[in-house]
Amino acid sequence: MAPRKENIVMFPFMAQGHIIPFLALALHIERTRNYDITFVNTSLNVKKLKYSLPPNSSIRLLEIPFDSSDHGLPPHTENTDVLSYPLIIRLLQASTSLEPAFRKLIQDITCEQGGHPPLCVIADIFFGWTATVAKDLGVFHAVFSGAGGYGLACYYSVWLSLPHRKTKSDEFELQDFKEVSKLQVTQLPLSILEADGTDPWSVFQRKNLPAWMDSNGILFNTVEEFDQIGLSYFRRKLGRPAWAVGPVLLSTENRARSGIEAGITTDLCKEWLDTKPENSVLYISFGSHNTIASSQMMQLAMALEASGKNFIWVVRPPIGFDINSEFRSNEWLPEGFEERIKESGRGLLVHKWAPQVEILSHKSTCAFLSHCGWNSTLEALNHGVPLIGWAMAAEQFFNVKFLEEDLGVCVEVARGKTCEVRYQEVKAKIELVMNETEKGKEIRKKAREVMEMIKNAMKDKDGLKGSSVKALDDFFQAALSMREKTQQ
Ligand SMILES: *[C@@H]1O[C@H](CO)[C@@H](O)[C@H](O)[C@H]1NC(C)=O
Ligand SMILES: *[C@@H]1O[C@H](CO)[C@@H](O)[C@H](O)[C@H]1NC(C)=O
Ligand SMILES: *[C@@H]1O[C@H](CO)[C@@H](O)[C@H](O)[C@H]1NC(C)=O
Ligand SMILES: CC(=O)N[C@H]1CO[C@H](CO)[C@@H](O)[C@@H]1O
Repeated sequence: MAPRKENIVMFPFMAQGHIIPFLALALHIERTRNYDITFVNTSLNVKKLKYSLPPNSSIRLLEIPFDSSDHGLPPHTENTDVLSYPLIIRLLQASTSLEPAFRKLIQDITCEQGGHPPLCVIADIFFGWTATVAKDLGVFHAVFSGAGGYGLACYYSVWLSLPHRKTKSDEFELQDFKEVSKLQVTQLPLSILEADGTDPWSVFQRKNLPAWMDSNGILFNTVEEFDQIGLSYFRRKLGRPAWAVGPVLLSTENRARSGIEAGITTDLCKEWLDTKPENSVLYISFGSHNTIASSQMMQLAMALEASGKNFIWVVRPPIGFDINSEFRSNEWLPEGFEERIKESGRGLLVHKWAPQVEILSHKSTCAFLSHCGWNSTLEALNHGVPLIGWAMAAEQFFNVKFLEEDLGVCVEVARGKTCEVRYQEVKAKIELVMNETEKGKEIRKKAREVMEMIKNAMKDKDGLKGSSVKALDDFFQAALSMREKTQQ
């Protein structure tokens, strides 16, 4: 009989933005370690997940029962992709009701394995309560963050103290995170901005975040060498290890499988890029779920024309319109814009989705105007592409601050979905990064340095292991040593 393989249970929150990094981590573990992996899912998510998994994957999907209509949510809403902002908090609250089912799931796996509990549980940052369950059952537990260390540290700190509520100023400091220079109120996501300690988001987070103390540590999709400030925050704050095991990213192949509609084929995109000089193209995308206001869209288009730079722009209908509806160029862009850029060959408008990794890895691409979600950020840094930051939500504002102030690989161009944007300023920022200015050269050099750090961190060859490989070793070592202790 073959020796029993250790089982790892992974449990992401039901949102595409959380499931994707979990899937990337699961596939990474499957590829590099000899463990069984069980992915916990609610029934609707599972359908999507199945398509995202390579056909030969051994990852097992295990369903946890969840009926959204029991929680005042529209039926069959198990994924934040289809929820409006006020309903997201309701889904978060509802998710805590999964506790008894999750406890039973771990107990069932234990039974199935002849009394051996899973080696570890890896759960979402929104599922603090799973740490308490794991602790009760004597199972090793880690939180996995798809966000970077710095961004999540700011998020954690702000949620627990709501410092903007204690001052009349537009700026404030984080008392337990002095490494961070002053934050501005405009850098707070809506849920935090509106929080007063008694609202549903506050109530949820003030239970969720402290529950991480019951966990054995945090796994981060990041790299030790460049994200140390944020990682040390958690080591100090929780007294737990923070393992930087990234970047783990989904290949285009796996992403295509997850059913995202492509607006252009990879071949066409590459052909277009091949006709452009090296370092001459600006790539613009606000991630899979964001869009900007129509006035902002108009100014951005004017900036692109005025700058004369080549660009690929992933466009979606502006705020207030169905994001999946037809894009109306003649209404939302300057008159004749699309015809002019087509004629000059200067720009490519892509509807819905572009092959991002292929674009970022192409030598013609010079910079990425991005919302700086962590996954897009990692993809850019992985290819040494500097960023022009325009955060939209969540911890993206903190990411932009970090990328600009600490890493020096980014210039912020705008902030949020309602800020006023003037094309002259956008043009100036684009030129600052893309022209052969001192600043432009410096920022591109820094981006290449970070790319080297990433390469080294992921190295696993001839007995030489990079920091991210070692950190994953350490993580499993910690889980195995707890297993040994409890079995004595
Ligand atoms: C990561 O980026 C891709 C676009 O390249 C997007 O489809 C996906 O949803 C993103 N994931 C997260 C976690 O934001
Ligand atoms: C699945 O197939 C791909 C491509 O052939 C290969 O790279 C990968 O290692 C395989 N994975 C497993 C779990 O066998
Ligand atoms: C950037 O380069 C363009 C084209 O050479 C030039 O017109 C523009 O003035 C430059 N801008 C800056 C800020 O250097
Ligand atoms: C649709 C699907 O793949 N669901 C999986 C998730 O869990 C259920 C229940 O364990 C399994 O039957 C499915 O294979």
